[in-house]
Amino acid sequence: MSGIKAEPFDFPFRREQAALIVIDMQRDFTEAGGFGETLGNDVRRVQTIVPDVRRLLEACRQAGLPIIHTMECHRPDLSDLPEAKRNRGTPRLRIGDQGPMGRILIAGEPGTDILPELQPIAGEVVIEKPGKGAFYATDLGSILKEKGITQLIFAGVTTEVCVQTTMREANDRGFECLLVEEATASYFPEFKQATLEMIRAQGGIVGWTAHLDDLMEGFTHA
Ligand code: C5J
Repeated sequence: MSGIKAEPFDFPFRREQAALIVIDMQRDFTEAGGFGETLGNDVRRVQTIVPDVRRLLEACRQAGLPIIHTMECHRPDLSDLPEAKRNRGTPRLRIGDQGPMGRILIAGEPGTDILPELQPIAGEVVIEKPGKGAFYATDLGSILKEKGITQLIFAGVTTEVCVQTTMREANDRGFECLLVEEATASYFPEFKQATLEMIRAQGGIVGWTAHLDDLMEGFTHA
């Protein structure tokens, strides 16, 4: 075990038991015409993290950590899309509607894909998830168990929605969770800040937060 500089205190990193989970770095959340923009968000706010997510991905690959990518998406027949989710709010296009990058948040459509810079490579796990949390209605729990993973390093979008929901699900399942500050973003910068603070408050009630450089430095000593 080796400690990685983090908040609220050093993260007890165990390389053999750790994995990286990259949440929803999809065109639908980061590009014009996708789901995020149809909800009225400025997607430029989340595009800025792509180079740091890539640095993190490459560092974890080099460190030999298992990598898991998630994608929020639904079946083409919408059988896994609750009415309550489809009908929420007043977006310009709803999930399943035809948009400029194909049907919004539907598996297999171009807009649902992971960004080209962050594409999974052979051997990496891709989880398609219908909810905000990556454990709900997926095989993620059993995949992590089979690999002997007990620690999860988190990146992705959006900080307060799918990243935080999955971190809380993981925390309740007994995983030690660390969120990399430069590798996560929200359409609302104040929500990102609040999420970082609520994760590490009360002695790390949900987990740890760390800066990317400190994590990468920690990898060299582990
Ligand atoms: C949202 C996500 N924000 N990936 N999804 O609807 O955070």
